Amino acid sequence: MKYKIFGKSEWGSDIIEFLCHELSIEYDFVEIGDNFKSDKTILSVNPLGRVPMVETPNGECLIESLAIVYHLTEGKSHLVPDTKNGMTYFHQIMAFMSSSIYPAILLYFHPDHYVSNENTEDLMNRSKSILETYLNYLENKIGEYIVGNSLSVADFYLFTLLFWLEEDHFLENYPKIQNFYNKMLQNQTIMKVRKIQNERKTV
Ligand SMILES: N[C@@H](CCC(=O)N[C@@H](CS)C(=O)NCC(=O)O)C(=O)O
Repeated sequence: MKYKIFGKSEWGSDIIEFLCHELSIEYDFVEIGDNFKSDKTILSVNPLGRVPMVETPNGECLIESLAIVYHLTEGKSHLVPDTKNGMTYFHQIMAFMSSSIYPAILLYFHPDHYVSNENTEDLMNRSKSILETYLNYLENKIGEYIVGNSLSVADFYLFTLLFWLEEDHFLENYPKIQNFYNKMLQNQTIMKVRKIQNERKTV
């Protein structure tokens, strides 16, 4: 039995797909349709109707990107720091990305999910300014990678978030983040997953 990743290319499931490739974990990808919020199979796995979600080889269902990342990397990964201090900082950045940046991105790109039509512009403006504060924080932290001097799963997580922000020109004022993003575009795992995703589109 393999893992099953439920998701859509360029959505939050990218984080999990990058990670599975990087760790050579075999999986089947279940592409969600446009009506996935009312799809009974999806809702039986995740009543919240959100992705990413995965089914483990023994049939357990996991939701929340952070929890899935921790499940997949637990105890066996070159993709997490190997020191106690490194781990402490890693947890901080992972929590910051999943509980601060990701939700603010949802507010910015989907304001209509949260407020009435007359307030969407205001919500977009406010979430944009919050995102800029977050990017500024990261700009002051980021080096070659976001945690220490070697690639970690935090980099794949961050790349997925930046991919959405780049579309709306958020990265232009953050040269170090932009450099990191450009470098990750050339990452072998990311390039391989993008190729697979393109092949899936044409099937
Ligand atoms: N906190 C969740 C957020 C997941 C999430 O909001 N995913 C988006 C796609 S990137 C989604 O499924 N949106 C559908 C919806 O909520 O309607 C996580 O980290 O996994």
